[in-house]
Amino acid sequence: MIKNKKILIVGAGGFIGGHLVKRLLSDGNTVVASDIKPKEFWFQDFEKAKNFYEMDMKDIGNCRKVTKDIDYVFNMACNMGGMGFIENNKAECMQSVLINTNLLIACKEDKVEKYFFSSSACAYNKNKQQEVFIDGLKESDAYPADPEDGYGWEKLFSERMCRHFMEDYGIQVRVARYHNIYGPYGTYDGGREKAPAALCRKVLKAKKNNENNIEVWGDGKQTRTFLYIDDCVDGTLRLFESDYSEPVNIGSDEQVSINQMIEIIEKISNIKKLEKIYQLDKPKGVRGRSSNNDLVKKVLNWSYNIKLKDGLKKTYEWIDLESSKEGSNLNRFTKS
Ligand code: GDC
Repeated sequence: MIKNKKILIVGAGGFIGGHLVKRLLSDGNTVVASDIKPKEFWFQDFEKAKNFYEMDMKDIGNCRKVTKDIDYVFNMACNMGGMGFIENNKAECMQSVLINTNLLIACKEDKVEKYFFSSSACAYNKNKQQEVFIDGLKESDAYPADPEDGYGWEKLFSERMCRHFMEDYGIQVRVARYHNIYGPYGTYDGGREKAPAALCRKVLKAKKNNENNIEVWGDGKQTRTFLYIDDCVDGTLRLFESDYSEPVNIGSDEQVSINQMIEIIEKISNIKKLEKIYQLDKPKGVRGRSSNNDLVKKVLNWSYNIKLKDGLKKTYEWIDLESSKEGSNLNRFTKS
């Protein structure tokens, strides 16, 4: 367990970053938390964090302000979202390369011991994801490089930058390829939401309004593996403490189609089967994606814990509560 360290978390106002701050604080560390969003829009609030910064880390001057006397840095910051966002904002997504680059330079100057980069399954070669049911993607499947356009190229390039900072300057790096992380405090509306939260929201709305159908992007047969946020934080910390410096999948191996996930959410909701209106012109991404977890089991002796149906239940209940709060402002979860 990481304890008594001074840790900088960049992207602390976001979904995974917020959960990580909470965990590292409760484990007894000093946390410096930074995000580009004004504090009022951070997904979670941390009174115990030592310092908060509302800063754009694309600016190297800002990076230099926060890396002094820091032991560890977690870079959880990027301009991102589900398919609806990354397919339509490629230039925005690629600019996150400035965050990783400038942060690494500042870490090198300030002799930060260890650096974590949050990469993505979008770094994998698209051609290996063209069938509905594919074997899980192994870490070596990122090459030859042909990742998701925009967002995926930025992730793959930044992974390599981490590697070369380690080789050339000696900074220890750890890199996780996340496979569609979901859970409470994630975006569920406004355009950046990923499928688990979007579909929970849609089923909830159908239930509340007595509607008998929902809109689904694509034909619903596309597949993914989804990972619950608590498992993501556990896997991330396990990786961070390990000796392994190459990119590793952090994902589950419960591959489901979008139609199967909707069925699970319908059961949670206790609603009768909804008619699906398939929107074939909406962003669909790759046809089939799942995480091969052989390497993570071997090098970290780690596997995910929370089954999709249990994680979706917690997510559904949180969205239900959040969206029904008096004066609930859905935009709170959508500002970048
Ligand atoms: O958005 P996402 O979860 O991203 O979409 C998964 C699949 O669900 C897509 O095929 C999409 O068309 C379908 N889908 C059906 N209905 C809906 O209402 C909906 N909303 C959304 N969002 N999708 C719907 C993600 C990236 C992330 C991250 C992860 C890593 O790609 O968007 O930024 O990097 O991958 O695994 P997904 O899984 O394609």
